[in-house]
This record gives sequence, structure tokens and C-alpha cells, in this order.
Amino acid sequence: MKKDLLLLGAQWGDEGKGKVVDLLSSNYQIVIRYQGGSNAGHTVVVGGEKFILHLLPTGMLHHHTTGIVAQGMVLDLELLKGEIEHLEARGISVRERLLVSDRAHLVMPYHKLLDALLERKSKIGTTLRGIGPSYMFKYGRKGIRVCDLEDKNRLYKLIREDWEFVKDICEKIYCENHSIDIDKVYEETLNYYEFIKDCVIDVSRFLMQNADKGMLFEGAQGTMLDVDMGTYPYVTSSNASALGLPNGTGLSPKFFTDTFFLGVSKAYTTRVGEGPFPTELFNEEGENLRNRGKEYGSTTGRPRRCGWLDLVALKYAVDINSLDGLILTKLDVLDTFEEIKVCVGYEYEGRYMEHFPASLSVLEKVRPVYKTFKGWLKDTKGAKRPEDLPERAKDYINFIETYTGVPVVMLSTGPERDEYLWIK
Ligand code: 2SA
Ligand code: MG
Repeated sequence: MKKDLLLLGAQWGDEGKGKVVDLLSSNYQIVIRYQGGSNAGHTVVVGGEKFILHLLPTGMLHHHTTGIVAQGMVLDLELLKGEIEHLEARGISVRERLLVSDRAHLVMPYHKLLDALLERKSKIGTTLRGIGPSYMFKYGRKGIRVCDLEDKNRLYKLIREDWEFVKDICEKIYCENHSIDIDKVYEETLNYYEFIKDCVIDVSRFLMQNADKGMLFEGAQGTMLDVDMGTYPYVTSSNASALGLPNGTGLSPKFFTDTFFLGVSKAYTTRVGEGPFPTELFNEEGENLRNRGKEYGSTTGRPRRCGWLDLVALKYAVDINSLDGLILTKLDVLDTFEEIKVCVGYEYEGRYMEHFPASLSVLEKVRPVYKTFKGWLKDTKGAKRPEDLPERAKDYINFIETYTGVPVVMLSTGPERDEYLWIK
């Protein structure tokens, strides 16, 4: 087995990464979040107690780990403080073993305001956490980084300039007046910083110095939401695919030659927010998936759009991430279906295609071509050994492996820590 592990979403997020990360992090010393921000919501159930982590690495629920918030993330310091306090109040030590990158960018209150305004003009269905605008500022060279918090004059100047810019946008583009008390924003930002200050370091240097330790890299969102490789512009603003790993950690691609890459996928497909979704179901089967799978967003509570497994999209995710294998979650949601379909190709203007297109205009018009499986109509929840799985469930898994060209190494069979099964 390779030393390090990357776990990422192979679909549109919400694949159940939280639970899998929690399960696997017992084998790793350092757990790392490297992209996205509080738009993630990783749910873990331990001994009947539910935890939802937005900014901290999920692996921190294990007391032996060092948790890293790396430079590719955008941080809402108020939420970070709240999350740390919440966990510490529940008896989980955090600040003694948390390291925050001095190069990470901040999400400021005016980023959240902009997020809401931008949503009004072109609806992406964002989580309204200010993620897109924070990355806009980063790439537009107007961002505020954690290291800037050390220099109070500089911080104040940056906040003032940023706010002038946002205010202009509000007035000139949206014809609206908004006000923010920048002195208050400045004071609060410094207060939140005070709370995590001792955790701030040069994270990439730390990782290089600790290269001999086992590391688990936790992706957030999913490959199809990647800003470069996903269903642009209906994506998040970070690299949620493996492309985000080097820039998000500040490490050269060569650093990851000893890393095992696993993608997490549901046994069907869901998506929240707007954007193309070729296998979406608008009928009772879709309702069934939503109800049986409890498909409501953990960050925003929004009902998720549901549909059959899209193998064209999944194979694309396997290929662009160079995945070594897949982890399949929520197979049990399909236990009661008489028929189960998987999408094996798209039909576009009379042509058959098996590759995932870049163009939104094409994607919006493709029609899924399905292969139909007979349902197994047996309980797979809590299955402990591969032999416990119904033959038809095994056929379904085998088909996924053959189509994507990688093994399904593990099945998650329920939300609890111990509800899983290794099959390879
Ligand atoms: P944003 O807020 O700018 O990132 O929104 C842009 C699009 O990205 C979608 N998005 C998500 N979709 C599914 N899950 C998300 N987070 C998970 C959660 C956590 C996870 O459970 O909340 O799986 O990592 C997530 N975050 C962003 C959003 O719906 C927009 O379509
Ligand atoms: Mg989720």
C-alpha cells in the first residue's frame, strides 16, 4: 500500500466523503484540507453522535491526528472559530493539533454580500458562503491572506480598499447602497485571528519536513464541480479534482508519486445547485432516491437533485484524476428498486458518445443511454463481507469496475463508522 492517500469526490460533491475520511484517517498521522472553504459539509456519525465539519479536516475527529488547513482554502475566520469552539466543547482537542497556512485567503463579509448579488444576476445555486468572490479576489490580486493579519496597518488598508471596490460594484452595477462598518470588520477579524494565531505556520514547509509521516488529503466538493474540469460555469471556484492537490498544498506534483488516489462515488448520482445533470430523474424514482438516501444538503439543507449513476461522468472523473480505485457509498439506497439503470453513453444530435463534453450547450442537450439491471431487492445495509452481498448487487459493482477500468475497493453500507466493507 502506498504511504499517503488522497480521497476526493468523483461526482458533484456529497458522495459521503466525510464518513470515509473519518474511517480511514485512523491510519494516518496528518490530515489535510487543501481547497474550498465552508461550502463543504462533511458529516460523520460516531457512536450515534453526529458531527458536521465545514472547514476543519474531518480526520481531526481522531485524537492522534495533526490537522492541516492548507493554502488553497478560503477561510471564514468567524466560522472557523465557531467550529473549533464547538468541537472543543464536545471534548475534542483542536488547537493543540491544528496548523493553518499563512498563505490561505480569507472570506470577508463583503464576499458574502457579493456572492448574494452575483447569484441574482446569474444563478449558479451557490452555498452563499462567499467562496466564489473570495477566489475572485485571490486571482484578481485583491485578496487578504492569513499572513496579512500580522500587519495591522496593512490589514486595515486592505479591508478599506476591498470594501471601496465592493461598494462601487453595489452602487454602479446593482444600483444599491450597502454599508459595512469597516472598523468593526477590522476589529472582529483581529479577534478571530487572535483565537487561531498560535496555529498559523508555513504549511507547505511543514509538510515537506514531515514527508515521512502518513498523510491523508481530504478533497471537498467533487470532480464535476472543479473550476477547470467540471460543468463550468456551474462549478465551485476551486480545483476540487486532483488538480487542486499541488497548488492547494503548495507542494510539487512530484511530492505525490507515493500517494494512492481514491474517488468516492454514490451508487447513483446527486447534485445541488444549478447546472447540467444528464441522468436527473423528475419522476417517482427520483423522489425515491431522495427519500431513501435522505438527500438534503448538509451545508444549506437544500433538497438534492437525484438521478441514476452516470458512468460517462464517473469514467471521466477516474481518468482526469488518475484514480487508483473507487469507494462506492449508499448502495443500500438501491435495495428496494425493481430496476436500476446506469448511464453508459450519451446521445447527442443522433450521435452516440462516451466521453464527457466540455461545452455546456452540448451537455444540456445530451440524452443518457441506459443499461438496465434487475434490482436485488435484498438488504445490503450493514453487510460485512463480500459474500453477504446479493449476486445482482455484485453484478452491478462489477459492471462499474469494468466500465471505469478501476476496482471498487470499498463499500460504505450505512452512516455509522463501522458500516463498511472492504472488497478488494
Ligand atoms: P459555491 O458556494 O460557490 O462553492 O457554489 C458553487 C456550486 O458548487 C456547489 N457546491 C456543492 N455541491 C455539493 N456539495 C457541496 N458541499 C458538500 C455539502 C460537502 C462536500 O454537503 O454541503 O461534499 O464536500 C458543495 N459546495 C458547493 C453549489 O451547490 C453550486 O452549484
Ligand atoms: Mg456533503
